[in-house]
Amino acid sequence: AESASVNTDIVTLTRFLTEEQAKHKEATGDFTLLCHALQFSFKAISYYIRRATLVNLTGLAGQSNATGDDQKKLDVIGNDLFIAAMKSSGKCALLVSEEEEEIIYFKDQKGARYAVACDPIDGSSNLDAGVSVGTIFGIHKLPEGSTGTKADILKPGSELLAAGFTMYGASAQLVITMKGGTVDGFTLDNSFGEFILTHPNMRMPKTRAIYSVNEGNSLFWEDSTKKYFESLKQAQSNGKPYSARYIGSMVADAYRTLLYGGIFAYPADKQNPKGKLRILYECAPMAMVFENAGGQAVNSKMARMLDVVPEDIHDKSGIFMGSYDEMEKLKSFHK
Ligand code: P6P
Repeated sequence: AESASVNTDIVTLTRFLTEEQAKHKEATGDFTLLCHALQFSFKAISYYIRRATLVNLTGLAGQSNATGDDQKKLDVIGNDLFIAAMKSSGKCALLVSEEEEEIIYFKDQKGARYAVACDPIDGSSNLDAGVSVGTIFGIHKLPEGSTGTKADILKPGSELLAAGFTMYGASAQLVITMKGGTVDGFTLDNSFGEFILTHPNMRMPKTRAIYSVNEGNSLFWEDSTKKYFESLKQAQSNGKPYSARYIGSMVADAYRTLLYGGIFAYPADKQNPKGKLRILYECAPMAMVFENAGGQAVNSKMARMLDVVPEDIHDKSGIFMGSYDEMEKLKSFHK
């Protein structure tokens, strides 16, 4: 009988991870189990974000986090969900979270060989406005023989084993990339409770006339940054200036830039001389995704973001990331 045009060869994240593991004969399955715990935390966070308004989880939780931001209830829930998922995986030796001043060591996880950095709910200041927020993560493998120390996570992003983010938008969109690998996008199908491969091998357009930056900080930018953005506002060779798109939620701005192309920036400036975004769980994971998708990511000195080594777990950096040719244009203004 003629079968309806139903795709019966569905690639779930679970299947994708199994196939990924099969490519590495030395794999023990620990990384796969860690990623299963990771994907569960995204599903749980997604569930609570969609219910927040209904069950009134929005509003302040009355505590302030490591970085002094007002902490919203969902931040606390997202952080607790993520910590519980990593702890229960038994494969995570230590965890750095934006919401935790100190590193969390899972000392009782014998044989755990991974260190995870995460921002459980990035962009949470937008939550009450219904703006898409996200979870950003980076996974480092411990050096042989290490049981997990601070030095094991204060590494350049170039040593990340995997990185990515989940954006809680109209649906939950997960983007993940392995060291030297492709960038693959998955969409959470709530009826299956599975992330389905919808964007295999994501490649950034080499150019796109879209820039994404908080112009409200332009008074504080250094001159070369001002000149660069001013140049985008002039008529280009096609007679048109660039479009401006800024959501103020890094995961949402990053996802759009990854799909459509263009450039996203949070420059270091006179107000934030070290930048605002955090290296371990915002800049480095995003830089790895952008580079593996054919783009570039640099800091305010135009140094490759993945080469930057943080001195402490909450260190910040300026960041520019985007389409390959857009980044070449940026660098020409910062000689
Ligand atoms: P600004 C959200 O608070 C965040 O950490 C990122 O998600 C976002 O890119 C940035 O800060 C927005 O900062 O200063 O433009 O509001």
